[in-house]
Amino acid sequence: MSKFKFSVGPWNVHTGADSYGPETRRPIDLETKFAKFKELGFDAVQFHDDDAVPDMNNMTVEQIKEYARGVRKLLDKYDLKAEFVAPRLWMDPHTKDGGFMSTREEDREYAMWRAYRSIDIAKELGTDLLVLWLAREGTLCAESKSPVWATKQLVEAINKMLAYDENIRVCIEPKPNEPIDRSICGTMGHVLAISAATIDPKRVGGNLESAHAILAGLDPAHEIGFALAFDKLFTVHLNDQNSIRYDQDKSFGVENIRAAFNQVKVLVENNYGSKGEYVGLDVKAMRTTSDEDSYEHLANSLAVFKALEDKVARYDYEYANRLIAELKFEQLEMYTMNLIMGLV
Ligand code: 3MF
Ligand code: MG
Repeated sequence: MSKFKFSVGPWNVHTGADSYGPETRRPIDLETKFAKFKELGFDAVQFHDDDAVPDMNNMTVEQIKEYARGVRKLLDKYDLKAEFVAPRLWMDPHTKDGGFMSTREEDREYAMWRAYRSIDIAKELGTDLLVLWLAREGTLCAESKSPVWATKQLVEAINKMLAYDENIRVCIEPKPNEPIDRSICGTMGHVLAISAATIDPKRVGGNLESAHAILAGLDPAHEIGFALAFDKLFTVHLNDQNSIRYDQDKSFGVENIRAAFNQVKVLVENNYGSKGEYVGLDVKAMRTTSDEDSYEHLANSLAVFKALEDKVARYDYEYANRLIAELKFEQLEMYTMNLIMGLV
């Protein structure tokens, strides 16, 4: 029995289209996904603003809230919570050069409108957490904007969100590159610096995605640990990634089981979840996956997480600490490997 609560986004069950080819699976409606999420053992759903309210750009504020109340009812029907809402600031023509740090004022205003509406939607869905995935916040052409100006724009945008609603917590999901060339906020260290510069640092934290840490050349467990050390880990996006290539969002643990074990270990050791935090997944099915298997990668990721949770529960800390005291790291490493391989 896991001691964690789990969450997932509707985008994690998708049609298989990528930059090089069209859909390979049929789309699935939101309610069907909710029912299946519940059946698989998830406790909460993560949303982009337009996952919850698809046509929001053409709706009034009141219409948006009303629609969101309907989604809340649907969540209730399946006994699911909303974990967070994230403004989708990378699809609209207004965000082609970014949102909060676009060089055009009207684009920045559009981005703030989406952020405010995301807060409205979050409130209706019963969550106080806003996630910012800063997809296009950076440069495509290094000379196109000043990194100093852009960084300050981000701080200012977050300050406006904090002022708009006194309860909202803002959580940045760092990523070093792709779909842009150079990002402004690429690691958990950047997130913490941004947080400290805002008007209410305790309401600004991070969402560590394993794949994004790997793309930055960093170890996900250490990024998680860095945020935990400052009480800044508001959520996680667990998945896996085969080194520095396109953002793969592989099932948790399939690429590097030892790195996955250490992510679970650092979460368990630091009582992650005790303040209501969820273990969020951000995993995608392979393009070859069939319609019938649309949820396999979610089931697999949960199974890997829970199996590793059991391994952590069996970790012999007394033995490990003895080895650590004697700097016997060869033995410590092999003990860990044997545990993961099921040999002890
Ligand atoms: C992209 C991501 C995104 C964000 C999500 C939340 C689709 O690299 O990781 O997942 O997590 O959009 O804003
Ligand atoms: Mg993510």
